[in-house]
Amino acid sequence: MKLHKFIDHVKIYVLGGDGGNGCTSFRREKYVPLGGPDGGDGGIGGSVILRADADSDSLLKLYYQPHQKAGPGISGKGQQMYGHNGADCLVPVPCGTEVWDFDTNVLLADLLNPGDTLVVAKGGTGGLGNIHFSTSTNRAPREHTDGKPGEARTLRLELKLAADAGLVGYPNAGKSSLLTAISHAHPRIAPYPFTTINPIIGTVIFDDFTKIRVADVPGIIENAHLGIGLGVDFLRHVERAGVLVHIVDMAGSEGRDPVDDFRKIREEIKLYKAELAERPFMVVANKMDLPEAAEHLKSFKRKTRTKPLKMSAMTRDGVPEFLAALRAMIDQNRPAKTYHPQSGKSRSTSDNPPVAPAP
Ligand SMILES: Nc1nc2c(ncn2[C@@H]2O[C@H](COP(=O)(O)OP(=O)(O)OP(=O)(O)O)[C@@H](O)[C@H]2O)c(=O)[nH]1
Ligand SMILES: [Mg+2]
Repeated sequence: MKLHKFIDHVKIYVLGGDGGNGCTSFRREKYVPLGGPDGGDGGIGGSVILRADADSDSLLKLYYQPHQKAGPGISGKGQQMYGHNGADCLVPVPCGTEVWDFDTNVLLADLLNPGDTLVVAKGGTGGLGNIHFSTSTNRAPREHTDGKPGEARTLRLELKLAADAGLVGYPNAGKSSLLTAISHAHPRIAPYPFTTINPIIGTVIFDDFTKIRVADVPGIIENAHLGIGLGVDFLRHVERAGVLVHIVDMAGSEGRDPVDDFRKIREEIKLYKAELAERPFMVVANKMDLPEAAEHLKSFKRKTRTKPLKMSAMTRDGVPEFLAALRAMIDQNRPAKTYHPQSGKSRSTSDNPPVAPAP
């Protein structure tokens, strides 16, 4: 199996192209005496543009190529020749990429939907050729202006995967098994903890072609907020999800107590971000095919005062009921800012005032 490094935050340097210089030149042609100024303008420098791309799922490319530079404008020439504009540098980023100004720590934009674009470094304007400087008293101007340098910026890109629901739970609870059962995603499944080391998104397609995106994130353990296990950093990928799904190994297969597991996960989520802990959630009692599960479920209901959905990701019993409940819950709790596969809008950092102060 080919392992790809999953990169979800990266620091990049963007540089707009310099504008081309204007030109000082005079028309020289047989039988045309005193032809006058004919130096053209320089071209505008290219801009660096970030564009949300549905086919990209990691910031890996930018991790290896953090310097992104647009092409310079070409200088003007005689015979009123204007320089070409510099080529833009179009940088594809995954949908759900937040763009932060590294120096001011201000959120510039959230490129959520495919086609959303943001101009992050504008190219410099081109200089003026001497044709612009002739006046009634100065018919042979020898002045032109130089192009302006392109904008330079340092940015921090943070990827928060766009999903409607996020699966959370202890390692080995069966999150990846459930994602495999409901979507065409192929996360690795194995009976050892932390099989999943990168978040994975699966798309569930219903009979009426409605789609919901479900994120499977690595397992969380006690004190994950202190960096134990794989930590809690990847919880950023369920931050956009309107609904959290707690997958509990109700059989307590590794001698663990399901009630304890559930409480610890709730606590870790709260310590990561209190706001995430207030998100609507459902509890799924997985591994109900194992004999111990039924007994555990009774005490789980009593102690946690929740109503878990019974399921076995392995035998797939209860999966259709889970999907129906999940869909209803997502519809009820759709956040204002959601992923729309078709939309795409364009903006520039200067058109767009900062969205929010940094946390
Ligand atoms: N008996 C039974 N076993 C299950 C069920 N669901 C998952 N398993 C098994 O539990 C083990 C762990 O499953 P995964 O789906 O990899 O668990 P996970 O929650 O993704 O684990 P991490 O990726 O390590 O966090 C695998 O051996 C699965 O075959 C179930 O409903 N019943
Ligand atoms: Mg897994």
